[in-house]
Amino acid sequence: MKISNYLFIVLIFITATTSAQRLVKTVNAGWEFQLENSENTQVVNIPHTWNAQDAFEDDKSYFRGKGIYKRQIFIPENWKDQAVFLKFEGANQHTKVFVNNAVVGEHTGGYTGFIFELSKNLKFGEENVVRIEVDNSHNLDIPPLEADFNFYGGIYRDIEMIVTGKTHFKLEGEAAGTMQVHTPKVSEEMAEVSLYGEIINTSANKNSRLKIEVSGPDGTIIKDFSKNLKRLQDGKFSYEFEIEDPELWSPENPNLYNLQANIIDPDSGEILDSYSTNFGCRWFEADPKKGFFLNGQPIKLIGANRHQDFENMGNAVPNAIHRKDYQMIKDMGANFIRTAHYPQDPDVYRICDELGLLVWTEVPVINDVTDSEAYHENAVNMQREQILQLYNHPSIVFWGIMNEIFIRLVFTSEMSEADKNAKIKTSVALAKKLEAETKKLDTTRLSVMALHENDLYNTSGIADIPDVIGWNLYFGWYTQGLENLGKFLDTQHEKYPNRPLLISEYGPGSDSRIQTNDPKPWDFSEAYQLKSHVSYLNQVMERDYMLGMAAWNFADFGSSGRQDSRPFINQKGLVNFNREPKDVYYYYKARLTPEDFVYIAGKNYEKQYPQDESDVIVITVFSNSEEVKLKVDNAEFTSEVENGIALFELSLPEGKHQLIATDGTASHSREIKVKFRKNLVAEIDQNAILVNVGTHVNFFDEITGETWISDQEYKEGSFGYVGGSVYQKNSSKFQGTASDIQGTENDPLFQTMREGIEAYKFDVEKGKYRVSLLFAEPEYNASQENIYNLSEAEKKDIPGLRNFDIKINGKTLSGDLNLARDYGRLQAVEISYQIKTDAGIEIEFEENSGKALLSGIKLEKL
Ligand code: GCB
Repeated sequence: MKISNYLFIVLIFITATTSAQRLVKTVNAGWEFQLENSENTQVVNIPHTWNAQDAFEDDKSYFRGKGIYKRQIFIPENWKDQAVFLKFEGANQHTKVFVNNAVVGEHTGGYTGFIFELSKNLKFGEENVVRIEVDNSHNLDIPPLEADFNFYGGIYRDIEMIVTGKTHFKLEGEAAGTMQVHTPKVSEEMAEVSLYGEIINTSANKNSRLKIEVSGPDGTIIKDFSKNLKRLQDGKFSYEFEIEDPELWSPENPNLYNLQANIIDPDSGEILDSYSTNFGCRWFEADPKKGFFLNGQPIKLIGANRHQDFENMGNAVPNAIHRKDYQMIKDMGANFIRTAHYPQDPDVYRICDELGLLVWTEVPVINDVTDSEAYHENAVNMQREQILQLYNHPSIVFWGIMNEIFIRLVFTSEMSEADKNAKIKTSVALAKKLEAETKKLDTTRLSVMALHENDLYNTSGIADIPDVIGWNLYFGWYTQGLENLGKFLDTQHEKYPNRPLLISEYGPGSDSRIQTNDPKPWDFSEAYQLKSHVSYLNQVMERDYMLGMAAWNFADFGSSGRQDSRPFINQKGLVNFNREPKDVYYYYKARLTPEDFVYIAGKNYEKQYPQDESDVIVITVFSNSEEVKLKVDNAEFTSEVENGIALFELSLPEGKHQLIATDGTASHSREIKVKFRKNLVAEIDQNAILVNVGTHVNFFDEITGETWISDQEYKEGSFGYVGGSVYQKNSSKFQGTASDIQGTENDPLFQTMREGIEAYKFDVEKGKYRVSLLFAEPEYNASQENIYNLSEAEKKDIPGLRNFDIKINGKTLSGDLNLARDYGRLQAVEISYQIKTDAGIEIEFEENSGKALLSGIKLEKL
């Protein structure tokens, strides 16, 4: 090489690296925000939603309409020769963008990105006004129509400004700037890779140079390609190459390659635009008999679904929360996640690539389909955008096309046969379109659909459309019997032997305030959640043909239509809405992680109340070892671990006990406090007695630290109820009433109750006491409005128009207590009475009409 040439190359190199590359910066801060029809403005930062609070205030009534964001943005003079874009990672759900009052673009759909070029409408060297209207109104033509999650409105993901040369890679359009890297053929020896891109050349008659560099997982450049593009026209290009002995991507080794593409001005060496993407090399298949294979190796897909919202934030969460969530999922030992029920933040997929989590991502076509061209078109566009934008992520293996699309149809009783058939027809037609579009855009991944437990999916033929079927199965919750899971799966497998099967959702609701040693469906206890997950995991592990399973859900999430033990929250999370783990999270860790792990369950069950020393306390330890030792104070016990669980049945004296569990390497400790029920009455001067009446579970009040213990029948010398039965609402499986109780955070305490109760008795000694009684009228038809219009006879027949007297030790202290009349339904009512007794307390409930009831009782010695 001659010296002059050498110098020339060095110069180019220096100019190229020092010149302006693509500028990408967030413009999240300082937007003036206003809801339509509102006078109020406030300054907000993006990510932002206007529903972070109101979606949790009142059933189904959060604001759905238009929000307007406005900001001035100074555009420098020297951007005149550049192209300027605004990129939205996601705004829910219809967005219209104006620059200096001119419309620059509109986008439909709340979960995919979009980019608009602003250049033509900008004033350079001046302030420009950007106005963004976002609308989350219910719209019959835009999926999702309805679902068990909130459609929080707003610009809830980052906005970026992107500045490139006039000649640049394509940014506007469905792919929102992603140039696809395909890996159609991968083996251990070789990966065939192709980049498909498009260059937009808005500056006239210029030649340019395309330079592509590919680097391996360790950062060394393995391909270097450069091509002069003559008098470049707008145009597509592709670059194909092979990687020998590729370092494969997998959950254990999430190896990522990087591709960097630059457009260079051949005269000045200036980089006009640059693009960078990661990709990975891996192959996989779903075998209907043998399960899922990644890079030729069998792998059971185990993990969770994940919604994108967080306590007090709605869906407007910082990227750090996305990362934390997926890190927690990875740390739990999972290898699989489903981004139910919509494409999530672009960072999510980047994080899954890096962590090595296999992904099912889907479009929000859920519960129902509108039989309109516009709805079908929007659904298909969402799938196009999802696939084109997320194409390069090796973590993604499934493109989801629909979730439980017949659920409304099955549960809407007033729908005529003809309407039902029309719904089925339009849903099947849409499924076919979505499937065709998916395959058109991507032949390497599998399509998948999630079904609810109903044969209509089979008989309608819709289940034959995708490559893989996911069943959302809630045995032991919405339908009876945990053990029915395996039977259901085996029947499906026998009937449709060529269909690869997954469980796409499963799991009961749980509340970390609710604890019991005797778990039952619908009691919302952590113990029942654990029992159910253990059973599901075992049943899936036993079946080789099952590809895997995804728990519903990684975290509790907002759903304004729900009234479980925490109103407006779906509580099936393995962790709370604020990501505080429940016991079951650690159970998965014990089953799925290889490093020694030991965990004593019961973080929220510190205080235990057995009857006496003969009433054993069961300590549950999760571990992945074969045997675990538990040290209880100074004694040591050993137990074998079965399916990740070692059980220790202990008979412990009253007081504090230190528990230390170990498998020899890992260890975990916790303290428990034991108090015998038999002593509560005698020791009333030291501790109040608090009873969660009408239920077998303990309730822990997170604010006061009090435990309301499970109810018991009265026995002489002790305390408890006399007569009545546990209240159960007819239509509900839930114990008590699954309703939002007004005026309290302790809903479960008021939701469960004893009806027809005759008395509550405490065999206490002489003294002065305070008795607090907790009530809530559960019946819906006992509203205050209609009560005065009813005759006495009518009133008697209506449950809830109950009226009873409260007598303590023979004296009537409240006559004609009518909860519906005096407080309204579902209102937390607490009445405290001060009394003196010579011996014993008997609270009697005397019915005047309807049945008496009681939700909770507290006795304090004054
Ligand atoms: C389902 C739905 C999901 C719900 C879940 C539940 O099957 O697909 O969106 O949240 O059940 O908790 O009921």
